[in-house]
Amino acid sequence: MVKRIRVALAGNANVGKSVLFNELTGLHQHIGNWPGKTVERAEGTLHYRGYEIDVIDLPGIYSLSTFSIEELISREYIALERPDVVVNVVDASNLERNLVFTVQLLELEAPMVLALNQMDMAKKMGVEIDVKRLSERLGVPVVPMVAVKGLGIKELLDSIVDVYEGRVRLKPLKVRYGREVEKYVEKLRGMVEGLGLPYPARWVAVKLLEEDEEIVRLVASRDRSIVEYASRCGREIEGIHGEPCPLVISFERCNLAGLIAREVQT
Ligand SMILES: Nc1nc2c(ncn2[C@@H]2O[C@H](COP(=O)(O)OP(=O)(O)O)[C@@H](O)[C@H]2O)c(=O)[nH]1
Ligand SMILES: [Mg+2]
Repeated sequence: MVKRIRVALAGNANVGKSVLFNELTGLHQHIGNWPGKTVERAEGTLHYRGYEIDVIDLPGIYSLSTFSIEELISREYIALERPDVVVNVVDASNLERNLVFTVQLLELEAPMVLALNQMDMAKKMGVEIDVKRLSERLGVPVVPMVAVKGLGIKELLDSIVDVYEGRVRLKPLKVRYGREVEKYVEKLRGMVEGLGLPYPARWVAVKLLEEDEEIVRLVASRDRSIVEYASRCGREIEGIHGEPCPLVISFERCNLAGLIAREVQT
C-alpha cells in the first residue's frame, strides 16, 4: 500500500513558496480558492521513494503585527487539518523577520521542517548561517535550499519522509515569555485546557492575551469568564510594562527571533 504524506508549505510572502511548490508538484496541481475566500488555494501531488506526497501551498503571511486573512487560513489549516509535516519556508537573506513566523509555528506545535531558502541571496549579502546550530536551536530539521535552482529539493523530501516516519527526534523549542507574561499564560492555559478546543491550550492562552478576535470569540462561546479573566491579566501586564499586552507579547516574540538569528548568523 502506498503511504500518503500530507505536507503544508507555510511562511512569509516572497520567500519562494510558489517556486518550491512548482518544483515539488510540477504539472500535478490543482488551483482553486479557499472556501468562501478570495485567497488562492494551490494543491499538488508528487511521488517519492514509494510515498504519495500531497502538498498544499498555504497563503503567504505579509505582516505579523496585524491580523490577516492569510494568517487565519494558515493557522486554521495547520490546527484543524493537521498535516503530517509543515514545511516552514524561510528566506535566509531575511532570517530575523522570518523567524518571527517560525516562532509562531512552533507555538502551534505542528511537526515541522524548516526549508532555509534563498541561500544564494544570503551568500550574496555576505550572510552566513550555521545551519546545524539553527536546527539545534529550533529543535527541527533545517534544509538549506535554492529553490529557483532546484537545490535542496531531494534533501527536503528526505527530511519530510524522515519526520513522517519518526526517524528524526524532534525536540521543538518551547517558546517562553518574560516572567509576568508567562505567569498569566500558564494560568490561562490551565483554564482553557478543558474546553476541548482544536488548538494547543498554551497557544490559545497566548492568543487571548494578544486579544486575537477569532480566539476571543471562540473561547467566549464556551466560557465567557475566561475571556474576562484574560482581559484582567492583560491590564495587569500593561500596568507592569507600560504598553498594551499584545504589543508586549509580539515584542518578546520578535526579541526571541532576533536572539536566535544573531546566534546562528555570521
Ligand atoms: N535568488 C533566489 N530567488 C528566489 C529563490 N526562491 C524564490 N526566489 C524568487 O523570490 C521571488 C518570490 O518567489 P515566490 O515563489 O513567488 O514567493 P512566495 O510569495 O513565497 O510564493 C521570486 O522572484 C522568485 O524567483 C531562491 O532560492 N533564490
Ligand atoms: Mg506564492
